[in-house]
Amino acid sequence: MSRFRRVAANPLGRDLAVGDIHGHFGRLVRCLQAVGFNPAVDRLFSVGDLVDRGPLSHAALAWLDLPWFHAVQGNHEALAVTYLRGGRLDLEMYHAAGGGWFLELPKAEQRRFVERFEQLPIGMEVESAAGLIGLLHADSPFADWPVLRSWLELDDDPEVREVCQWSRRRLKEGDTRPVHGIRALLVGHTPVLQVKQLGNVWHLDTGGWASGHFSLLDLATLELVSPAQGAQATPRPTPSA
Ligand SMILES: [Mn+2]
Repeated sequence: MSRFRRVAANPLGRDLAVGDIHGHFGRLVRCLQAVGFNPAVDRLFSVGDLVDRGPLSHAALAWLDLPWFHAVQGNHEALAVTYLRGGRLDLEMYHAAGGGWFLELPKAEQRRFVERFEQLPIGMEVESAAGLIGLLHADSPFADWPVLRSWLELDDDPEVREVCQWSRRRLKEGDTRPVHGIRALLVGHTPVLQVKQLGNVWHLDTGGWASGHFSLLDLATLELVSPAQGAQATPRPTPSA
């Protein structure tokens, strides 16, 4: 199974990306409605962490079946896989990080989620009018995207995967060196107050699952299309429909 996926350009509508969702699909839907997202022609790309923390983690499977929704695997999906398939896992940490809903599921249900989660690529690239856009959950272990691409296509190196899904180094160090061979790399994992660009790496997790807001980035223009933040600030607006 390839850990890498390439997605062809969307000639019909917009391609948008969003940061960590963490079970808050209700808030995400309201955000998509606010920007006039049209599922008939538009697509939504997720940098992973669909589950844990929010009230609708179990909806992740239905979302992953949607033809317009595409996601890479985040560390939270990886935690579920590790729990079921075996591997080093700090159960207390997993529970504290929102994994309770999963741990309490019957084994057969856990298996349904894990079988889907382990199909998710670690890395993805999307063709856009202005060049290739990469998606990872956390960060690239290599300064060259094509190196990571072939690594993920040929191998399943746990150290490479660890950086892709868990690293917070770039933000911590404020590293603005670009990832070569790609127009932009979109990541999540570490919450930021506003979308933050370091080099050509865009950090999209603006805490829509917590007390922040979801940010939607247009892949072709690299511009935010999210509704004005005032409209999303607490107290949250009640959905009109
Ligand atoms: Mn994460």
